[in-house]
Amino acid sequence: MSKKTTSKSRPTAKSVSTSQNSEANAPINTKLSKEEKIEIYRNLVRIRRFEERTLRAYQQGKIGGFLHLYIGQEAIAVGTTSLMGPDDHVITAYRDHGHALAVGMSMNECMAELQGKHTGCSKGKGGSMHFFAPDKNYWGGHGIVGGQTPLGAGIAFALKHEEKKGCCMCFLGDGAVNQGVVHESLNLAGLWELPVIYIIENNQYSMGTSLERSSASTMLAKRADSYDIAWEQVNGHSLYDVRAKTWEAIERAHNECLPTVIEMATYRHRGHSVSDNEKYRDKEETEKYKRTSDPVILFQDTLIDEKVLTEDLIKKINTEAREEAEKSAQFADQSPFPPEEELLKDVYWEEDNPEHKTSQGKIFFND
Ligand SMILES: Cc1ncc(C[n+]2csc(CCOP(=O)(O)OP(=O)(O)O)c2C)c(N)n1
Ligand SMILES: [Mg+2]
Repeated sequence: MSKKTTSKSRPTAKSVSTSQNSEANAPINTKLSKEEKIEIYRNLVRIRRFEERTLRAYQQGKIGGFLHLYIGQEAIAVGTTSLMGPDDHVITAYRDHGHALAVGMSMNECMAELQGKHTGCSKGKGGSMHFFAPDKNYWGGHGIVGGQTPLGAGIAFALKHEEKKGCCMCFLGDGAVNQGVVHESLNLAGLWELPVIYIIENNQYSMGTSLERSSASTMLAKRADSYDIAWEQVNGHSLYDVRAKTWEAIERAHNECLPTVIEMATYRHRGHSVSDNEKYRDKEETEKYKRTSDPVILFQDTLIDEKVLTEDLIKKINTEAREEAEKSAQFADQSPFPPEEELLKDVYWEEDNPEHKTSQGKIFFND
């Protein structure tokens, strides 16, 4: 059998730049207005302050189950989603609060969801790992490691089928890359030329296992070569770098209907979830990243240098974000839990639409 060929260009990887803001002069960044830059900064801060408040709510015993904080990785969610057009979609794993706020979900609906309240984005039945907002092209929030990757390919397939000029940005962790389903998804994305962008948020750990201990090859994006997919490695601490490289991938998806894999170097400042004692890494390592690579501080410093931000404005934005987070905690406190008769609703589509039910057997055990 001969190898599948395509007339479309398949760009090869470029070398990785680890320097801060090496893409500040990329056209997609230079065209940003002062107001747009402030808005991007505000979103970084809002995510940071929101998550700090969720941690307090967890410690107060108001959040059951897991809480996976995104602190340290914010430039990726904010940078990528700042580029979204009307037919661009997002799907991610369980570390999903940052992406949710970045696509425009409110703190209220997110905080309420964390506390299992009926006013939450998933009516209090999803929790931390299952934030959804279809009206904002945000498809979750998935707890099965790698489980979102075939869904991301499916969304891209639908876009192609409907001849829409859009893409699906599908986020995954460095740990997910070794899941079989990720490779099946990459294969189909390459084979069917799907407008999907797999964004690997390489924070160097999957739970307590370092990248070196889990992956035979630590150049994760390079695996895309096996599927004839263009790939990149990006400094994920830098808002401008994230935007520049993601934009290239979006253009490839929109104009050539081709996939891309982007590996973004990042670091989570907190444990895997809030109950993690972090024995697997040195405190000094974490402190170093906080000192040198905090994406919020890096972008803040950049905008101070550009004379876009002043100390007063920084203070104002931070105070407003803290107040917004505080109000969302009050909103969640005052919201009701879902009524008992609703507990089994919105779980399986066929149960809510029995006239269309085709599957056999029981879905719930206690019928
Ligand atoms: C299929 C599957 N296997 C194992 C788990 C347990 N688990 C939850 S998170 C996680 C680590 C994933 O790490 P990574 O993909 O790097 O994402 P990160 O937590 O760093 O964002 C594992 C193994 C799971 N949820 N699903
Ligand atoms: Mg990881």
